Amino acid sequence: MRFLHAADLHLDSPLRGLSRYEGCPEDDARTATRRAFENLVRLALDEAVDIVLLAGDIFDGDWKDWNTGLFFASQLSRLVRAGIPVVAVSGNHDATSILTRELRWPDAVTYCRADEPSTVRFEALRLAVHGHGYASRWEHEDLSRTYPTPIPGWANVGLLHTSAEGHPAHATYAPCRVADLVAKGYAYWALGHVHEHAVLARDPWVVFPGCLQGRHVGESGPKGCVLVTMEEDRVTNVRFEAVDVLRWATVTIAVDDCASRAAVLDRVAVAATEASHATEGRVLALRVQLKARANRSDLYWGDDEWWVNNLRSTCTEVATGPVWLETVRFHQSAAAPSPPPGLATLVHAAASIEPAALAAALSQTPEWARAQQCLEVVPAPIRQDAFHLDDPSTVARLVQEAEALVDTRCTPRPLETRGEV
Ligand SMILES: [Mn+2]
Repeated sequence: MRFLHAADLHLDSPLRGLSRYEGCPEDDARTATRRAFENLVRLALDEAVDIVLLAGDIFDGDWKDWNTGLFFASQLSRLVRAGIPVVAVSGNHDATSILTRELRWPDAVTYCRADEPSTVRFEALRLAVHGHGYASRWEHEDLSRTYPTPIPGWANVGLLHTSAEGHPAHATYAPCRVADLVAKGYAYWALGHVHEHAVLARDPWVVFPGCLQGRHVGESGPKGCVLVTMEEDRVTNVRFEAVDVLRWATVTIAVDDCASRAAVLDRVAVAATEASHATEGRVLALRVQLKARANRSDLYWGDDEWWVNNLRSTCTEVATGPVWLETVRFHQSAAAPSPPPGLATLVHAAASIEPAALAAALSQTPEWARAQQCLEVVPAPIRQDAFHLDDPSTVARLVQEAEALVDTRCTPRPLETRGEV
């Protein structure tokens, strides 16, 4: 027996963060949640699964008009015609109190009650699906506590919309402990609500399939459903299947060592090519983050229009499929503190000093006068050869010797002679 487990379809939810521009795949974005559900239905038909389970948030909220419901009904009909029943629960987004319009679903589609847990039995499959929908959005009770005990010898599956033990990106709804789900004695818990695919336990299985279609850059990576295989009352295989039609990704590019804007674009081109390949032909919605130190003002960060449009053009050029530049973020870290003026820095500074200017400056100092007095006692031949300090070339030679001397002193000694412990 095999079933598909999906959740968080959020049908007709708008995709966020995408702006219109020449060449953007606007239609793909508008209809992405519907196309993803069509893909799920096609997968169910191709794999000839025995049942489809939907764990809440099928709708993003109250339907704007009847078309959202009619679309869902038309896809359910495709499953029902193929003899594939559907069991669903509502979640916080499509709780009974939120939906003001009502359509009669095909007979083979069962929505679990929202006021108490109920069990849908499939005698031929010896499968029992236990579920409890949301009557209102704010469901703070641990609904799993009231789920019925498993039917002995049957395949028991719990269908529940829950934040489980919490997720930083998702509000708390119908919280429950994984240990309690495990202890219930079901073979598989088909959860919904958290939009990231996650396996919380494997014996028995407790699984979030993730949302069916990412809707903003926070929902990056492959999105889809889970194909579960059972033998009698045991789960023997759980496989994630991507059904999304538009894939979100972020590339982060460090530009500190880029010599020009063109070099930055080249680097983005490499990353965008990789991100595009990973989508396997889907539309790519790409966020580009450029990271620079404060001193890269030569790249003209402020010229947003230039950057956004050149990056759009670059991404379109290299992508293997349709691509959408979601947004460009410029991250400029605070200026790095300048290093303390160590000896090496001073030597470097000294090397750039004009010897004649240095000699002229030195001759004005009291130290210079004292040095001249000292030189009086040095024998004349030595004084003329080595200390002819009004000759710029002599000063230059002495500066060089000083540099070499300081370099030697600044070079760390080999480790073994340092006496470190
Ligand atoms: Mn939810």
